[in-house]
Amino acid sequence: ADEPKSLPDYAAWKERNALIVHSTNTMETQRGAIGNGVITASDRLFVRNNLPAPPASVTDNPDVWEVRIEGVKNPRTLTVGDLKQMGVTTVASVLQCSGNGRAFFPHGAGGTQWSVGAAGCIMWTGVPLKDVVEALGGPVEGARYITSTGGETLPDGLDPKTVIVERSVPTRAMESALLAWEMNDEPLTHTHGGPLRMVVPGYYGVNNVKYVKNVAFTENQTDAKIQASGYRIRDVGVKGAPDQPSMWEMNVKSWVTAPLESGRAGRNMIYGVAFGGTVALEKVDVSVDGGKTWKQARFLGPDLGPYAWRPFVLAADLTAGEHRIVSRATDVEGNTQPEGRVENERGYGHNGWSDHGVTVAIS
Ligand code: MSS
Repeated sequence: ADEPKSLPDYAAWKERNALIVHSTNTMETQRGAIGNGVITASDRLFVRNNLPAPPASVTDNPDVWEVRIEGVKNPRTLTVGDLKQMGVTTVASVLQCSGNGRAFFPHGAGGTQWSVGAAGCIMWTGVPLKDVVEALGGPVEGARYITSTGGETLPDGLDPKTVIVERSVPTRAMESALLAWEMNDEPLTHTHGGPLRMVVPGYYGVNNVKYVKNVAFTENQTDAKIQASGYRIRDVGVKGAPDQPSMWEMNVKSWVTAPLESGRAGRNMIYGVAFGGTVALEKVDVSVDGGKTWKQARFLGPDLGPYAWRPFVLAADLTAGEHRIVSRATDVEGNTQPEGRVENERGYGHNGWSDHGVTVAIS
């Protein structure tokens, strides 16, 4: 077996025992470390970087970080200090990588083999994007996308378009998007995109551009590779292309977080987390017989709004033997998790309830 990897320097402050370190750029929360709280502790949150993170010094004086706002009537360069004068809000939302659940695809989808832990629920504080845009005269006519650019230094010798983290989301995301400088009530660390991050509640992780240095209202999506052909849903064996669905709004999803391996016969508390992406949750059903029969679970803790996840619990009497425990969430629009996977080349967007279950030995 491989040696357990240690945390890279830029994430050295993380709780090593709560994480699976896949690589220098990818770490996920252990399923057993997700817990029953509504908010994921910062030191347990997963990390995913497509490029090496900028040096920690970028957050030494966060208020001087500059972001250029374009595609508005009065384009301007604003500092984080300026943004802090323009408005403030706090939103709880799930940050989840597009490839969370990739490890369950049998065709061996390329990329980090995330199980369930490339996700967490975070309190983001910053200025609503729409306040900034209104102050600058509103978007130009014909704008259909919000295009955000990451502030990493790009590696030499490569075509910038092939490596730059630049993502476009439809302008409908403007209602909820924010430019965030705090995570869980603390200044945003460079590990998670400080000094400033685009947060698009309910959208897959990749759209939440870290160290954001440019935000543009554009007629077209960026032609950066990460947008044009990356993060696109297509059949196994097919190359990515701009006409395939992009990883934008997240689908409804849940998974069990305890028990995970074994338990005693009798009353057991089955815990998990569930979320609806951009749509609030209606309910979560749990089955202890692999999906033959279901019972509605109870939500735990406060409801922090449609973009947050809801921890849930079901008290179940378990007999001795093996139990396949699965959960299935339904949102208020009636969307419910499918049983199976939608097979796709890169293993994106997996919300099938069957693969996400756990087999527990009860004695
Ligand atoms: N941003 C930038 N700038 N860079 C990079 O790399 N990545 C992505 C996002 N953003 C990036 C960015 C991804 S892809 C994800 S998930 C996220 O981020 C993560 O986060 P954190 O904080 O956890 O690390 Mo998949 O869909």
